[in-house]
Amino acid sequence: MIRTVATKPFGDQKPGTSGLRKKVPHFQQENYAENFLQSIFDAAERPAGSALVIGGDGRFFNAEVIRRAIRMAAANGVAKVIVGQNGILSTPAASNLIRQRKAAGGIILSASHNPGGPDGDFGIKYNIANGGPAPEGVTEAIYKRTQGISEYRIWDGDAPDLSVVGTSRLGDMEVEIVDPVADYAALMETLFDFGKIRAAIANGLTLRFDAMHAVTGPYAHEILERRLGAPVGTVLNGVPSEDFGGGHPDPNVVWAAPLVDLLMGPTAPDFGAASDGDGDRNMILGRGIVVTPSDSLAVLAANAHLAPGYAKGIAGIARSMPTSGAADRVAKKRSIGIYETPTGWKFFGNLLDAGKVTICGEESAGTGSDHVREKDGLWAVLLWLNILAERGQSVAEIVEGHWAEFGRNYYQRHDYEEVDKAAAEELMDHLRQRLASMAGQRFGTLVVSEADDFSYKDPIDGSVSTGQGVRIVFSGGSRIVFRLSGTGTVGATLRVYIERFEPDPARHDLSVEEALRELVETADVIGEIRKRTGRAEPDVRT
Ligand code: G16
Repeated sequence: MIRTVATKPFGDQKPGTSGLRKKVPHFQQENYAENFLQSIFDAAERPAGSALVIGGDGRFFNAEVIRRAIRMAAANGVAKVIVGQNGILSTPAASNLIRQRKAAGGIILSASHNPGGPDGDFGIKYNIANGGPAPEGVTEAIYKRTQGISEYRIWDGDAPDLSVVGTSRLGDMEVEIVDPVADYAALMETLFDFGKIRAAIANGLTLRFDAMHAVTGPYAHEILERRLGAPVGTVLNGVPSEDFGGGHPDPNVVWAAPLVDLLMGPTAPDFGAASDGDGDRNMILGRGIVVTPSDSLAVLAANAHLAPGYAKGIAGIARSMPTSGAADRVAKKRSIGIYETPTGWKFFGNLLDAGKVTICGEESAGTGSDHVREKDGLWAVLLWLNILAERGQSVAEIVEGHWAEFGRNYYQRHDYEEVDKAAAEELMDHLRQRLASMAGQRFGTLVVSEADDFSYKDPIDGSVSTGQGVRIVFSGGSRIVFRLSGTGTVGATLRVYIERFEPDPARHDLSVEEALRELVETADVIGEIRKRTGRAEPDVRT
């Protein structure tokens, strides 16, 4: 039986960079999750008879909201829902299922790399029929609906047991609970030379993968240990937990420090990697080297043809604006397209659908390809392994060889977290006001060649996104980018992205700190970061 429940709008349900993210207690307010879910059902396109995929990263509150989403789908005329067993689906696996099953879309419950648990973060994101995050037109329509909502519909009866794989019914709706790993692992086998990787591992290639107590554990156990024959113990922290073992499932040098220490130490394996809460991000390491996400994108793009799924070559590359220009140098040399988009995977969808690009990536530890419409952590790990197996070189040799061929983009991102929101917005406004007069100004040895607030016109549908980050470019190509994160849940997070290109191989062995020192100091002078945020140092450098 369908029950209609009266509700009132919440003013704060505007999706950010990647869906709606808030603290768990905020989501636990009466009707909060239901309002957003109903707005998705009302605003998103759903052809009659179509299916919806539902799953999440297993964090606290995941299973509860999935049961509610299933009951609401049954009350909103959805013909079928496809749900990951125990509510688990990594974000790329959900994207794959939407595509494979030709679903109308998917509801993904995740706050990605943000911490979990009763006081942690939670999120709801809607993906469209191509498997990718809803574009701004759709998220705007959902938001608009949240502002006028007066009731939601829910099936008055329990959702099926999420632990049992199989098909059942809830009212007129079919509920299929699926193994979350099987289809995804099968897709990976079509892209990579599993035989070659297995042989390399059998011949002594050693690796560790840190699943950070998050969703990739089951995927990594199946693919790396069972299918590729890596020894048991290769996957660390491989059992998903509701609070990620009390940690912060963000694969960077701060939050994955134990893995970094292992790779820098005397017992380092050849290759190390980690993924985040929902399995779409990745960190790549070799013995003695951390590969920046921007470099990883460039190396993967330059070598993708070594994997069977990309043997014909890649059509083009897309990167988010703050991501370093390393990939651009690969595109230029290979005469393929390069696209610069705003931050947010949703901006890659049209380019991938149109076949303009094959590989995409972001400085925020995301890389992926046209195999799904999300970034994909394990995909990046497998492509790296395929390249290592083909080239027979170490990670450091491959990266250093890449710099020698294409030049090195020294790069670092500084995050100032939980900054006072008004102060952060004033900092950005102050920068914007000065843009017009910046060109020609000198800071130490640096001279500004151009300064703007990035805006993007989608080449496929013509939609325009403005205010996507302040860029200060210096003669010689170095640059500083300032923007506010769209994924934080407390105050504001200021991100400052610093980059310097160095063509000369004789200067490729500087420390990043050394290479970027003057730019970092200049970022503070231009942005007045210390003065306006009260912070002497960033919280995280990635
Ligand atoms: C999301 C988006 C990414 C974006 C990242 C950081 O990743 O999907 O495209 O780069 O947030 O965004 P921001 O700088 O606005 O915080 P995830 O892994 O959190 O879903």
